[in-house]
Parts: sequence; structure tokens; C-alpha cells
Amino acid sequence: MNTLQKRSTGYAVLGFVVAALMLAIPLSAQGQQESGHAGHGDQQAAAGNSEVEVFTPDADGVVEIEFSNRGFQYTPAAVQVPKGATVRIVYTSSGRHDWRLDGYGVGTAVLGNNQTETVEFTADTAGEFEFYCSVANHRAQGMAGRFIVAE
Ligand SMILES: [Cu+2]
Repeated sequence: MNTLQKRSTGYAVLGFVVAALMLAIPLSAQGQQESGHAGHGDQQAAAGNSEVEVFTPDADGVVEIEFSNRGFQYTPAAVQVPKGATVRIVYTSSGRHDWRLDGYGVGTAVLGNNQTETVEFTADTAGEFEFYCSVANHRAQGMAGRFIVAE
């Protein structure tokens, strides 16, 4: 009788510990999610300070990146692809702009509002390059971003 009582007390303590763990785990998971999310703000200043979006190729080795802009700010503002990937840039312009990447000698034509153009190339040179808009003084106004090809 005594032994049985001791045993059930033991289970009760164990049950409490398990319950406490189950409460603690979702809380810490949520905390991580929130702090991770905080880095993805839309309010990003200079392109140089923007968080880099890392892209991985699909089964065919293609990385497709859709670019857009709001005013003189491209989205995404900083991207990374692995060396050797086939990169497909799909740029949709808001206003009259283009998307150029001189480091690879590629770019879209100057597009009108809501026009889309696709540019494809092989990212065969590692390094960090700048993409930008060549219309008027847009580049000087900050219409530029970072294109990183990782080794
Ligand atoms: Cu522009």
C-alpha cells in the first residue's frame, strides 16, 4: 500500500514536469519566430543594409527571382544565388524603370508601368555585383541593390 502511494506521487511529479515542458516549448518556439520575423521589415534604408535573400535552384538548376519596385526601392534589395545556377530575373516595373546588372552584362529594356521583362543568364562568376536602374538619376537616388553569387 505504502509503495503504491509513493509510486503514484512519483507519477504526479513526472506529470507536472512534462506539463511544464509542454508549456515551455511552444513559448520558446514562438519567441524565435518573432525575433526572426523582426529582421524582415519592409522599412529598409540603403540597399547596403538590406537583409540578403538567399535563393536555391530548383530541380532544373534554375533560380527564378521576381523583382519589383516601389519608387526607387527594389524588392528584393539584396539577393544571393549559388555559382553555376541559371538565373531567371522577372522584373515588373512600377513606373518607368529598368533592371540592369552590368557585372553580367545583362538587363531589361526600360519598361513602362506594370510591364514585365525576363532576363536569363548563368551565374558563372562568384562575387558581389550591383543591379540598378539606368533611367535618369534613379541609381543616384538609391535605385540599386546587391546581387551576390556565392562560391
Ligand atoms: Cu528607375
